[in-house]
Order: sequence, then C-alpha cells, then structure tokens
Amino acid sequence: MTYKAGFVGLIGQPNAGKSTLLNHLVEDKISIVTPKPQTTRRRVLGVVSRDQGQVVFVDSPGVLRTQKGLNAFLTKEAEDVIESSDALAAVVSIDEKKKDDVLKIINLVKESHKPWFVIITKVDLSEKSHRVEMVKDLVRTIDPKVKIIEFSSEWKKESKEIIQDVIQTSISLLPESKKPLYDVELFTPHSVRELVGEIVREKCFENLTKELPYQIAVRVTNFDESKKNLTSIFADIIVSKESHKPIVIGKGAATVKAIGMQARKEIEKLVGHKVFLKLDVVIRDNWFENPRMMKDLGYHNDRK
Ligand SMILES: Nc1nc2c(ncn2[C@@H]2O[C@H](COP(=O)(O)OP(=O)(O)OP(=O)(O)O)[C@@H](O)[C@H]2O)c(=O)[nH]1
Ligand SMILES: [Mg+2]
Repeated sequence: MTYKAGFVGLIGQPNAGKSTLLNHLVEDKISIVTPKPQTTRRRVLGVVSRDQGQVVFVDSPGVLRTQKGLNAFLTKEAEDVIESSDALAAVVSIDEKKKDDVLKIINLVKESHKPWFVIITKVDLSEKSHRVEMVKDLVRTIDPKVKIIEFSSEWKKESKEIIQDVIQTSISLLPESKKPLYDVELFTPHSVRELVGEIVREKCFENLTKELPYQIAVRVTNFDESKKNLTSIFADIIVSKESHKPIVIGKGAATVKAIGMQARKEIEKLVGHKVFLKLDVVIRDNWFENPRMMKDLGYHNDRK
C-alpha cells in the first residue's frame, strides 16, 4: 500500500460552509463558524490521519470581489491556499444565489491545474433542494467527470459516511509520501492560544451587528497555564473607532460580559478545566486599512 500525505484546500464563496465542513472532518471545533459571511480570516489547518494517508485540510477565507485593506489580505490568503495545496475541494452551497458565483469557484479551482473535486453543502435546505441538481449540472459544464459529494452538517447519521468519502477522495488525490506531515495524534497544529483568540472573535460576531464584527480583531495578550487546573487569559478586543467602544462594552458592560461568558464556556471545553478570561476593549483607529497594524495583528500574507 502506498502512503499518501498532503494539503487539501477548501475553496469557496464566503458563507459556503467551509469551516463547518472542516470541523466535521476533524470531529472537533477548530475553525469558527457564524451565520455572517467573511468569518474566517486566516487559514485554519485540520489534520485527519488514516492508515492509507494523512490529509491536512486547509480552511480558507471566502473568495471576495473587493481588494482593499483587510479584504485584500483575505483574497491573498485564499489565493495562497490554492497555490500551496496539493489538491483542492471546491465548496459550493446550494444557498448560493448566483450561477456566476458557483462557476467562479469551479473555474478558479480547475484553473489551478491541481487534482480537485466538488463538495455541495447545505443540501438539507429543503426549500432549495432543487438547486442540488442545478449546481451539479453547472459543475458538469466545466468538467463532466469530476467527483461531486453532497454534504449537510445537519444530517447526523449519513454525515459519517459522507465525511469518510471526503477523506478517502482527498487521500486518493494526494502525492505519495514516506511519512505523515504532522504527528498522527494531532487534529490541528494551531496552538490553544490561537484558537482562543478566534473563539473570542466568534463571540464578537455573534453579539454585535452591522459593520462592527468586520472591524474587530482579537489579540491574546497573556496566556498563563502555570496553575494546574486554571488557565488565565487576558485578551484585547480591538475596535476601529472610538464610537465602537461603548457599543462593544454595552449598557452596564452587558455586551462585553456576554462575549466573555460565552467565550469562557467554550474555552473551558477546549482546555478541559476552569478558565479565567479578562477582556479589554482597545481602539486602534482604522486598523483594518493600515498594513502595519494589520501585520501586527497577524493579518499579513508574507509570514509563510
Ligand atoms: N443548514 C445548513 N447550514 C449550514 C451548513 N453548513 C454550514 N451552515 C451554516 O452556514 C453558515 C456559514 O457557515 P461557515 O462554516 O461559517 O461558512 P464559511 O464558508 O466558513 O464562511 P466564511 O468563513 O465567511 O467564508 C453558518 O451559519 C453555518 O451554521 C449545512 O450543511 N446546512
Ligand atoms: Mg469560514
């Protein structure tokens, strides 16, 4: 048996369900998910190890039209994932309104000249079920033979088999390798500290509206695991203008308290014991348009 290993990039429109799919693939929550588009900013790696091979799935930001500030970073990050992956999965939701947006993803993936397949997501949305065949037909206009897998995060029983199909299909497309790329016990190479920052950002998305979540970054300033059953975490919620600060804090600090409480509960599940979490709201004027501040917050493409 030849052992295979490599990277499979998940490429799709914002909100297609890429991060949800990644979490199902690794059977753990490593990538944040919200109902809002443009949730994922930096690539997230999920490792799946089997006897026949190891797939490193790479969740990426949704492919965007605009190219300014933070959006330019997101676009470049998705391009980098396409370029650096060994194979690609085009992730297309039946929720996608425009045919052109589906075609854009399929063409983008095909034009990479890497082995690829298609995952159609959200197939449980019954009022849109007629679109499953529509999307398949669209894909087949570009490649009549490409493998298409239908996925729903809502199907509990069927989802296990579908996930195995995604993993086996991915392995079959990967190059031969003498050994795995990561420790086979690992499901993500990201540190708990990194995951914590993302969890706080997810709770900001859930508790805030309009442009606010898009103009927020989170920086973990102190992560102390020196006590046996208590991790102490200090993090800054970085807003882009003065007027956003009182909104994030909320009346009687209700909003920031809700963000903190929800994040703490989830972090406690992740680390398996009690967590002390202290959040501060900090203003960095228009950080999302400033390359230096973006870089400082980890949003720069030249790091890899
Ligand atoms: N009904 C249904 N909803 C889904 C499914 N997969 C994802 N969702 C929902 O779709 C929304 C977007 O999911 P994400 O996984 O964050 O999508 P994404 O492609 O990572 O989005 P970006 O990071 O913004 O590019 C969330 O509200 C998910 O709960 C699915 O199979 N069925
Ligand atoms: Mg995502």
